[in-house]
Amino acid sequence: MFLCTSKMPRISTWIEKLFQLFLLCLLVAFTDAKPPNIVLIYADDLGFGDLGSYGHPSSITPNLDTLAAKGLRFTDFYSSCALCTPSRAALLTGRFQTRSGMYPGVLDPGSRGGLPLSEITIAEVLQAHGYSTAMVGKWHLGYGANGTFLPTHQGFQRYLGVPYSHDQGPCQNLTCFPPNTKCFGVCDQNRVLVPVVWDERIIQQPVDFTQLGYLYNAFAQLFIADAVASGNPFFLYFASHHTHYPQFASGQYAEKSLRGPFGDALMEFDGSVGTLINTLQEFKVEDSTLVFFTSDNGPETMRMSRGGSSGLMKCGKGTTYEGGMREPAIAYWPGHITPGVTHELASTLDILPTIATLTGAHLPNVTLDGYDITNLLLKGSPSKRKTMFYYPPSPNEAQGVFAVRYGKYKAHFFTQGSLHSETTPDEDCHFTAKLTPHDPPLLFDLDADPSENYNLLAQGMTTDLQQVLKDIKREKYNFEREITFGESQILKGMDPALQPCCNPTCSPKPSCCMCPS
Ligand code: CSN
Ligand code: MG
Repeated sequence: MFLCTSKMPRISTWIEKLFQLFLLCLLVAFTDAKPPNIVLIYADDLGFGDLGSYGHPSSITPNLDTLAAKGLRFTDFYSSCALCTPSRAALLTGRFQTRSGMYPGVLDPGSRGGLPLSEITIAEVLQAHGYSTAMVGKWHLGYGANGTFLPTHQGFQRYLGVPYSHDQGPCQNLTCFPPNTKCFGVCDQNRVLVPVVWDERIIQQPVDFTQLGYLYNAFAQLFIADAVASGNPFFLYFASHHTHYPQFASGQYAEKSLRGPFGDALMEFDGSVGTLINTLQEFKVEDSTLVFFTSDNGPETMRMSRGGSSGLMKCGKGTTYEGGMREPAIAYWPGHITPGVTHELASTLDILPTIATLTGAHLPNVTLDGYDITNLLLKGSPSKRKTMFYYPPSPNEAQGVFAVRYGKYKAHFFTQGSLHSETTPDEDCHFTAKLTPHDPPLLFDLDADPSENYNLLAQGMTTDLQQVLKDIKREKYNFEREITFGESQILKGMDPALQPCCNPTCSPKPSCCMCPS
C-alpha cells in the first residue's frame, strides 16, 4: 500500500483512520463479547439421501432445505458408528465410543451401564463456561438406578424426553400414525412402556406420540426464552426421535407427506427445525447462534419404505459402508458461515473441539478424536480431518476398525452385513453377508465412486495404489496403536428392575408401570 501511493496521506487522515479502527474494535468487542449460542439438532436413523436438499425426490423438508441453502452443507460428513448409542456418545464427548465403553450395540432400558459420568460432554464444557444448557429428546446413553445416567448428570441443566429409542418398549397399543390408529409393528416386548422424563422425573408412561412433537417444541421455545432473559449464552441439544421406527406424527403432519409414515415423521422433524429457527428470530438471536444439524446413523432399510434412504451410498444402518455412517450435515450461522457446499471431511467427533474454539470454552483434559473445524466453517479452509475410521457396531481390539478413509480413498479391511440393512437388492448389506476379512483391503475412490461399486485393486495393483495402501496402513497403525478400549458399559448387562417405572413399587412389572397423563 505504502509503496504504491505516490504521495503520503496527510497526518489528519491517519488520525481519522486510527479513530475509525478504534471504533471498529469497540464495536467488535461489544458484539462479540458474548460467545455464540449453540443449537445442535440430531435426527435418528435419517439417511444420507432422505432430505430434499440431498436429492430425495419426494421428501418435504423446506426448513432443512433453507438451512442448507443459507448455510454450509456437507457432502462428506461422518457419524462415528452406524448405530445410536455409540454415535451419541461420540457426538457429545468428541471421542470414539471404544474409549468410553459405549459398545457393542446399544443400551437397553434396563442396562446397568451408561455413558460413564467421568466422560466430559459438550454440555459440561459449555456449562463450565457460563452457558445455560438443555436437552430435548432421545438420550440413549443410559438410565441406571434412580436415573444415574440421565442428561442432568452430564451437564444438561434441563431435560425433557424419551431417554432411549421409542421402540424399546411394547408399542402395539400405542397411537402412532395417523392419530387414532395403532403403531406399525409391536416394538420390544417384556419392557416397560416407553416413558417421558422431565429432568429426572417420569411425567408420562406410556408416551403419547401424537403430542410428543408439540411438547418438545414448547420445551425448546421456553428454554430459549429463559436463556435469553437470563442473559446467558445457551446450548440446546435437540435430539429428535424422527425418523426412527415406529414412525409417528401429530395431527398437523399425519398423512401430509408424499412418502407415507416415514415422510410424515420427517415433516414433523422439519417442522421442529422451523420452530427452532423462528424462535431464534423472535428473540433476535439468530445471528448469534450456530445451528448444526446431522443424524446418528444411516437408514434402517429392514423397515422397507418406512426405513429411510442412503441415496446413492451403499447399505445403511449397522454397516461400515458409506450408507451406514455418511450423514447429511448442515452448519448455519447467518453472517458468520458463508452459504455453500463443502466436500471437506468432517465428523460428529469434530463438533466438541470446534464448539470449544468458537465459544472460548476449555477443552476437556482427555484424548479427543475430533478436529477443530472452525476455519472450515468460518473461512472455507481445508479440513484438519484427513482420515475417518469406521468401527463396526460390535468392535473389538483384535480386529480394530473395519475401514479407513484417507482423503478420497476408502479401504475396507473387514466387511459385514447387518439385519438393520436388510431388504434392498444389494446382498452385501444383508445379515447373511458374514464377516469377511480383506487382505489386501477393498479399495474405493469415493470421489469417483461414492457408491463403493468398483474395487480399484480388482483391476490390478499399480505403484500409485501401492502408495495409497501404504499411507492408509500407516494411518490405521498410528490410530490403533494409541487407542485403548474402555470397559464395555453395555456388557455389564441388564437388570429389569432398573427400567424406568412411574409407579416404582407396583406389581406385576413391567406392565404395571403405566401412568398416562
Ligand atoms: S438405534 O436403533 O437405537 O437407533 O440404534 O431402537 O441395535 O439392537 C437398535 N439394536 C433398538 C436400535 C435396538 C433400537 C437396536
Ligand atoms: Mg439411530
